[in-house]
Amino acid sequence: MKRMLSGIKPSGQLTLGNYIGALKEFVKYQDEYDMYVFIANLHTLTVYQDPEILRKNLRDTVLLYLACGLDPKKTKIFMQSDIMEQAQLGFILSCNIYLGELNRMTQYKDKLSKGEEGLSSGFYVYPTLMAADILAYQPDYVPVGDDQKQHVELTRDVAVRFNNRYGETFKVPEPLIPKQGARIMSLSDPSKKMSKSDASDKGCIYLLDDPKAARKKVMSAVTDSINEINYDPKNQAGVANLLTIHSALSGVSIDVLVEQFKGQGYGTLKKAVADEVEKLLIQLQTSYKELLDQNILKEVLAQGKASAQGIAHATLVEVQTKVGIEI
Ligand code: ATP
Ligand code: LTN
Repeated sequence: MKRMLSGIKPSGQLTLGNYIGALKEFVKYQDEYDMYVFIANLHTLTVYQDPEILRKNLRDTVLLYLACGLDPKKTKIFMQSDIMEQAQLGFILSCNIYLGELNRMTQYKDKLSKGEEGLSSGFYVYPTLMAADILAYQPDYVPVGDDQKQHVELTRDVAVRFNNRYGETFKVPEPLIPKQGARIMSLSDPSKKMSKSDASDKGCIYLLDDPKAARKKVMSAVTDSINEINYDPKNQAGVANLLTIHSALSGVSIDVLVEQFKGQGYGTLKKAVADEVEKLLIQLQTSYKELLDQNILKEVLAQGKASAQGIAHATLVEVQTKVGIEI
């Protein structure tokens, strides 16, 4: 069975973008692959987090994984910081990644160009830890949204470099980007990714939003003045985003939706999208509440850790032996 691994940062409440671009895909794949999904809690610390809020986000992230349909019997669900081998491998990999490569990371360049002050060195080396998160488990595939592709490419580069320097050690994994829904855009500014760390939450649907409030966000989504329903992400980004969300949630193809909504106003499309979003949130939140009452968090994470650690440990020992730091 081929192996698959991915992670999500608990840097805020999970969003509809995380659901469509990542979680929904993980659930789809868990029957076919040996699946590992972790909570990237160390990565979250690259930007200051209030400890109490972070603790709540950690719990909610795990519960939402389960509410979305990840089954701990099929998917190994674990906390990044529980597997110390990952961080240790991260340091060794950072010694095989050049400063120039980190300087080229778009996430870093974006923050720099916006003149963000107080960027931590942890933020800068973030991709080196991500490479270790992945390579420690020797996966075949890494399902991620579009924004993470560059990080997975760096991971591939360091795997190949390490294998050339020290002999075949790492499997070179492939990113798996959904054909549709890999980048859900903000409802209030469809030129930007829907992001959980956005200052304003008008354009972002959180999976734990009150379903009625989420409806309102969809109904006030920014569109355009063309007043025609087409799938044209370049010129009609807002409408294309609404069609993408509808299609991802309803399973109806975008072509069929365009045909179905032809000649109708944006209000009708928004209402249909709002119905889909509301339905999803009600279903997820019902499940979330049931799971909350069951108090199963610690058990799920302990089980995930027990299944994951052996693999990461074996990789680390092999790496340490190959680089010469073990006698
Ligand atoms: P932030 O919004 O704070 O930058 P993030 O949501 O991008 O964080 P993660 O929570 O770690 O970061 O992302 C988890 C997964 O969700 C990744 O695979 C990412 O590519 C995907 N993802 C995040 N936002 C979107 C989006 N708007 N559309 C599609 N996929 C997304
Ligand atoms: N960088 C990712 C989260 C992440 C991840 C990973 C994803 C950390 N380690 C390993 C896939 C595999 C993000 O910000 N979305």
